[in-house]
Amino acid sequence: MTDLRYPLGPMPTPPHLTPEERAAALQALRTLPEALRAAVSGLTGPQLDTPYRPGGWTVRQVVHHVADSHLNAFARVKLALTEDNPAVKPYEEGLWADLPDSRLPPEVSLTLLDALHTRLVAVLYGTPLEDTATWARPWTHPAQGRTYTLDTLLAMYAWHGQHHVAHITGLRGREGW
Ligand code: NI
Repeated sequence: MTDLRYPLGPMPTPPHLTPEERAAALQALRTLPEALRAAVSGLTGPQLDTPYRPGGWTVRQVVHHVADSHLNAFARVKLALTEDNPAVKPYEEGLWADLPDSRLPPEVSLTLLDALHTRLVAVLYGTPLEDTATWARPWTHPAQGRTYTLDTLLAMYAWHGQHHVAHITGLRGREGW
């Protein structure tokens, strides 16, 4: 039985990546906006308002959540690159997904993600793949009391976008959409 919540398995949090793994993760971030746009292409309003799994977010909420999350990712990357072991700001993703902007058309967040990922990828590509010291720059998650690295951020958010695309493509596959 597949876990509908984690179609790609749990979020990876590796402390360090190889240059090849960094290249693959950067490619995943670069292509995420188009992959998410393709995942929702042609869906009707009622389909967009269908939970991707029983009790889960709707497809519409999933799209807006990716934008919520990756706005935070962009801030976390820039904090990690510019401050000494910054504490990042956790946020209540479930409550964010219930705010009124999560009822907007998905295209609003798809457009936001186009621009956001252009900048996110540009800042990450600014660090050479072999620059181990920069990819090891630390940041701390205060709620977890754990310190991670820039590599961890790259791995987490490359996975995160694909994870939510898989929620939508999985639903479409099961529903025959
Ligand atoms: Ni998420």
